[in-house]
Amino acid sequence: MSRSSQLHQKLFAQRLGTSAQHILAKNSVRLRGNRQFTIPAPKEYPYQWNWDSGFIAYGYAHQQPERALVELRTLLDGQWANGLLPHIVFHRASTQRFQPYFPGPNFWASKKSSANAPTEVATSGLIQPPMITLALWHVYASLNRRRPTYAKRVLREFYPKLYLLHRYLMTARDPEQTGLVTIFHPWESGFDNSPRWDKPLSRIRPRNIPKYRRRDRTHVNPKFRPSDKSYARFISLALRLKRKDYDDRKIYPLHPFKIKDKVFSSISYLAHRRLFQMATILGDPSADIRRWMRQFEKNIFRYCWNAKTRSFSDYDLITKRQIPSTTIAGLLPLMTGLLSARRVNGMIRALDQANFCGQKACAVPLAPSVGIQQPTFNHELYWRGPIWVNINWFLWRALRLYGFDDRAKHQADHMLQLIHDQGFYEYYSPKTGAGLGARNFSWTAALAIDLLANHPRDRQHL
Ligand code: 2M8
Repeated sequence: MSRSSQLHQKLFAQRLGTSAQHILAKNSVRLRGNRQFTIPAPKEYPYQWNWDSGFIAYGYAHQQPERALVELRTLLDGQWANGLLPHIVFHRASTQRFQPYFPGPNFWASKKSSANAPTEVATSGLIQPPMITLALWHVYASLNRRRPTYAKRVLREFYPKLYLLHRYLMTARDPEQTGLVTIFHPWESGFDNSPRWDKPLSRIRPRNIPKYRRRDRTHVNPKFRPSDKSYARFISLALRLKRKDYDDRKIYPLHPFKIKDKVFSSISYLAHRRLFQMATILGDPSADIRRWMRQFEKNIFRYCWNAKTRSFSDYDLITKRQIPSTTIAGLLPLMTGLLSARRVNGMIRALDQANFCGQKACAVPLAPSVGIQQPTFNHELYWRGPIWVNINWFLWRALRLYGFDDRAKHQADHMLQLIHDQGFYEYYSPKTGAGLGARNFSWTAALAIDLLANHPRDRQHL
């Protein structure tokens, strides 16, 4: 590489890294008692979201590991006594500072509904994938290089809470003992409006829903957001959970939306592996964690592998069938590292097809959330087609894991270029490459920092 192109790349990385740090700093909210959290985006998402904070901590970890720890600590302030880590924590500073959000703290009524809910802070009654454990491990690893004694102290502080969370996921959300997590609501998956949930959602008949006003379409173009019909179903499902006091034992027998989510479960599996490493370092490797890992290793194939599509399906516990749907989520269990070379190669080939924006079929060769040849594909509708940075970051990790280094580098280059050209958006259109949804989106900024830091060409900078 010539010196001038090296210089160009260095400047590119510096500029992008600085802008990303700037966004995280601007989206950061200070609370009392040394707590801080980062809103996912100004206006649209004014509270603390669970898996967002996990991704965000990855970004902080490189230059501000202490800030990453504060982010995760502040999230854990919302943990319930039974281990549930809510998908939104409604810190009071946000309620006072930002415009109203729906469904907000009064809708969920966590404290009134469950004795397990924390008394100091209001939360939602749903969960999200445990990115927190992966993020904490990432912070630990970076601290451990310079301050091993302190790093171990950090593990000791976080481990009991993380263990409680994992135990919740593997008991209350897996009474079948499959090692796969059951979700009760599309919002628990993080892929809120994905066609993955169309079929099971079609069974939901919204009834007894008090009047509500949607707020999610105030700050972004309404045509990017879920339809009113889907929204009514989301609200109806959430109300059913509240009416059962968020008590999993009461919910489980009759709840109409019970799905073994292949992506949530894959993230949980990776998180169990990190939890197990933490437990080993602390001298207490619990037999439970090993059992959860073994169950997953067997059952992800038993329940979710689909030989016809040669990818993974979600499993509907009500119909006792896989949910047929071909979205990018079908390839994400790649990240577990459990697949045979034959399966990996088949899935990489699928990624290279026009359906997933290979063969120059899209404005950028990054994976869309839904294949562009699918009837449900919509290039700008939330989770139904756009390119998301977190999904492509998972794929980038998977490519590295299986040794596809050139491919991974190519993927990272395109992600960074897209973010550089368009700005830090919530998602991007595969058709036009334009940034869509909320602007100044925190996880896009945080994962850009992580990509830059891991990227060979920029290793020395971040
Ligand atoms: C989106 O979800 C919220 C509800 O939780 C929404 O639609 O209002 C999803 O993209 C989810 O994955 C994400 O955590 C959240 C905040 O970024 O926004």
